[in-house]
Amino acid sequence: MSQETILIIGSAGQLGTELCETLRGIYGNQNVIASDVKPVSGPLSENGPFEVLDILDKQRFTEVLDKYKPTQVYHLAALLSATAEKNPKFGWTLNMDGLFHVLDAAKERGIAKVYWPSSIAVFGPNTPRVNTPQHCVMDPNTIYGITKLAGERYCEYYFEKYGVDVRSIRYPGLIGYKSAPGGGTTDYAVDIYHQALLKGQYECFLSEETELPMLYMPDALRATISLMDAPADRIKIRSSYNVAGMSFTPDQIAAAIRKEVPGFEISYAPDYRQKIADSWPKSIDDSVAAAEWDWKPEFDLDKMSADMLKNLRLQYSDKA
Ligand code: AKB
Repeated sequence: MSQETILIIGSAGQLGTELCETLRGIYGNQNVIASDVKPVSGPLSENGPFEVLDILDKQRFTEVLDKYKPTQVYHLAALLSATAEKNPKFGWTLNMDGLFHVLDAAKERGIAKVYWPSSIAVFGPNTPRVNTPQHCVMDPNTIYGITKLAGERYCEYYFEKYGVDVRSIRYPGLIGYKSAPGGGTTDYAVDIYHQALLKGQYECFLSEETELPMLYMPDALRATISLMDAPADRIKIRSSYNVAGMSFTPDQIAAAIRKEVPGFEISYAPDYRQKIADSWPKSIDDSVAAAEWDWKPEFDLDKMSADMLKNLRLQYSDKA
């Protein structure tokens, strides 16, 4: 394997925490630089290099690039759907300017590969909601979705015009037990497992029949790394790839949890996030990713639920 130096921007988030651990396992702790807007404690800063980096601060970004000369950059810093609705101007600034800084640096310094996450939020009310195709109407009506769609167009433009090797996945809701989600509409699908074990009940902020596409973290990590490892000529989509693992409603995840936590109860109190969820797909057609770089999920709802609850039980018993 060639020697890579990888910079992760926004590594203290839900995806960054786990991606950093996985990439350090593959490339070596010293070769994967974690960074985030605030100082952190724990494995991110203890197991390898860590830098405080606000991606809006171009001068600081330049210092970090000069210090490490990364060959790959994973740019994960963003406001997610629910948080961005509360602060749309900052959502636009962080999500767009951050991406411009990274793409410009890749262009100017010849950074070999860039990873940037997109989202199912790029779709909107006029998108076909079942088995949403790779190419279709996209009319997002959340600020997060608007920035992700604009970002996809920018990524493709930088690839076509300047040859920047940028790769991207449109993540559905991500579910994992090692890190907490931060301000998304799909966050309920992580919290519900914690509350099932802690309280035996959960009040859901989406209605019981709200079906959304989701992906278990081990599948998300595998998808991301497979895409980054794929030969450049197999990557035909330079905007972002549809990828998904499963689709379910709050009612269905509650039923899956009940198989492991008998008596678990769920109640419903939909809030402003319901409208966001109602504008998103129910299920995703990821056949293009399957054909181009062999994407195939391993986890369905029951397999994920069993694994989540087994690992969360261990975590909670360690803390007791
Ligand atoms: C969110 O809910 O905002 C994210 C996403 C689907 O991109 N999890």
